[in-house]
Amino acid sequence: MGKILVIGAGGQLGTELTKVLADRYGNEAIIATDFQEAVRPKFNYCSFYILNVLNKTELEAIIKTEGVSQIYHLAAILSAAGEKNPLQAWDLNMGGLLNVLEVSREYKIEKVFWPSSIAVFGPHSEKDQTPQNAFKDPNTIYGISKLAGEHWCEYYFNKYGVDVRSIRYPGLIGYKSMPGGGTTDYAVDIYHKALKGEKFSCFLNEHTYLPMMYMDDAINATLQLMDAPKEKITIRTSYNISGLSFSPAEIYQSIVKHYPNFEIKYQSDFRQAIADSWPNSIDDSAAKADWAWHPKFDLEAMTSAIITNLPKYFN
Ligand code: AKB
Repeated sequence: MGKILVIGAGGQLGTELTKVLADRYGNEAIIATDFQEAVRPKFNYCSFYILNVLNKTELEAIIKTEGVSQIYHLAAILSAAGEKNPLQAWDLNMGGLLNVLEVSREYKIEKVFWPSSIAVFGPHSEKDQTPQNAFKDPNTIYGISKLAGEHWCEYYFNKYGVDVRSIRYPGLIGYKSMPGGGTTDYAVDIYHKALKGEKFSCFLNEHTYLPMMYMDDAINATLQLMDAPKEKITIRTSYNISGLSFSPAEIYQSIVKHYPNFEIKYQSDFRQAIADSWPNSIDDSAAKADWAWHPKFDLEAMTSAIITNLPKYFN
């Protein structure tokens, strides 16, 4: 096997996934890349390059020099940040994916992972247990780019045989790294405020349900999908996966059991409309049937794990 290239390794998912891949395949097998120099110290255990994924020449140079055979392309501008600069979000999210798909075709990359999102669904999609093939009318530029990206992935698989695999992640919640620019970010911030003994101001209303997932489950899902035999992958757009569904009031209740003086107030902003357009919960029967996906963490287990471990990473 050649090396594994992670693009956008310094982000919330990349920080954790890159380390898990290094533990699995060896530090020397991993090439971490990010556009920000500031994240370099996170990757003192493997090779690290500065890479803007929109620069195809630089991307090709890394693939050739390092002998890359798998790519995890994680770089993206998320939902809330994308609404502040829609054209930039489109350029990065689409242009980056198209560069990755093209180099994967040209250099015969064995396997590619690209994350999609629950943001592909929109106000007219079924809200509860949203099916894999529900009607989709995303109304954020992030969601529009993810939906278009899913079809590009399927196209590259059908037309060129590029083995690109994808998951529609819900909001990801972990204690090792911070999210940035998402609508589900509140569910990470809330733990940090509880730990610091500060009152939490939530940018969503208390009863806003959203699909979420503990980071360990998200990483397991990703590895399971990438390990699955090719013939088991029946969906070449992107798989629905489901972990948890909760509202701000419910996550607050799970945290206040550990920090009885913790307080919350609700002050919704423009992110409320984004959250309201997304599903409450997701049907993931195709992922379960095709590659035996099963989440392990419920809300209470996730809260205990985060509260135990967060002080080791942030204080
Ligand atoms: C976001 O909130 O934009 C992301 C996502 C659900 O894809 N976390």
